[in-house]
Amino acid sequence: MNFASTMGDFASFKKSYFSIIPFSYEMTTSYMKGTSKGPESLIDASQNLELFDEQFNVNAAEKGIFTFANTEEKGIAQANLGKSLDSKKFPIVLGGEHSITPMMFETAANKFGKMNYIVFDAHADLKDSYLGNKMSHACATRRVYDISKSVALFGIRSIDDSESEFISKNKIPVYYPYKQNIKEALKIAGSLDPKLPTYVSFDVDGLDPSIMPGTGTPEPGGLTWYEAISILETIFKRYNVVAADCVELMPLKSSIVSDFTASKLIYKLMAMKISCKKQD
Ligand SMILES: [Mn+2]
Repeated sequence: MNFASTMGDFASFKKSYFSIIPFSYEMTTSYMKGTSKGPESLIDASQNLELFDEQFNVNAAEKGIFTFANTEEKGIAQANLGKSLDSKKFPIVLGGEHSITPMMFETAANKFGKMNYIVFDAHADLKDSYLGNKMSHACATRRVYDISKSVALFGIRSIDDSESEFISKNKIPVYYPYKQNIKEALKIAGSLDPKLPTYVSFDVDGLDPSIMPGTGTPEPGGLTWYEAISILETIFKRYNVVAADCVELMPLKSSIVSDFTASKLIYKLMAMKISCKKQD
C-alpha cells in the first residue's frame, strides 16, 4: 500500500518528489509498547486523506509520493534515505521509536555536512544515557546534538534537572508550552542559521494527548494542532528543510484519531514543503 493511495507515475520512485520510508524499529521503549506498528497504521490512515490542502492551497500528491517497503533494519532505512536524498527527493521517515532519528540524521549529515535539527517532543531526550543505554529513545536529541550543535526544541514538558542544566549551559533554544506564547515559539523557530539544510523530527507526543492519545509516553499540556502547524510553517519558510521524520505513534485499538492526525501531519509537511518552500 502506498502513502496517500498514490498510483502509477504518482507512486514511482523516478517521478516522485516525495518519498516515505517506513522504519518500524522498536528496541528501547520504556513505558507502553507498540510504536513498531506506527508505519503500517500511518499508511493505512493516509488512504483516507483529502489530497487538497485548503490552508496551503496545494495537492502535494500530484508531485508524486514513492513509498518504500517497511523495514526494521537500520542499514536498509539508511540506504533508503540516502537514495532519496541522492535523487533530490524530500524524504519523510515513519517510526518506530525516537531512537531512529539519530540514525537518520547521521545519514543526512553525511551528505549535507553541518545541519540544523528541529524537534517537536514532550520530552527533552537529552539524557546522555538511559537505563544504561546511550541509544535509548530518551537520548535521541542528545545523540543528534553529538553530531550538530544547531538544535531547537518545541513542546518540552518532561525534562530532568540534568537536561535542564544542559539546555542552559549550551544555550539551546527551547519552547516550553506552559508559556502559552505563540509569538515566542515563532521567534525560537527563527533562531537557527537559515543557510543550513534542516532536519525536522516530529515526535507525536509533542502534540497534546487530547488530540494525540496514541503514544507510549503521553504528557498533558502539549501543542495544539494549529500551534504546531504555525511553528512548522515558519520553519519551512525560513529553512531549506531537506528531510523529516514522524515517530512514536503507538496505534490504539479503540481509536483511529491518533493515526489519522499523524498521517495528516505528515501530509501537511509535504504541502508546506511545496508551498512555503525556501529555495534549495
Ligand atoms: Mn517524546
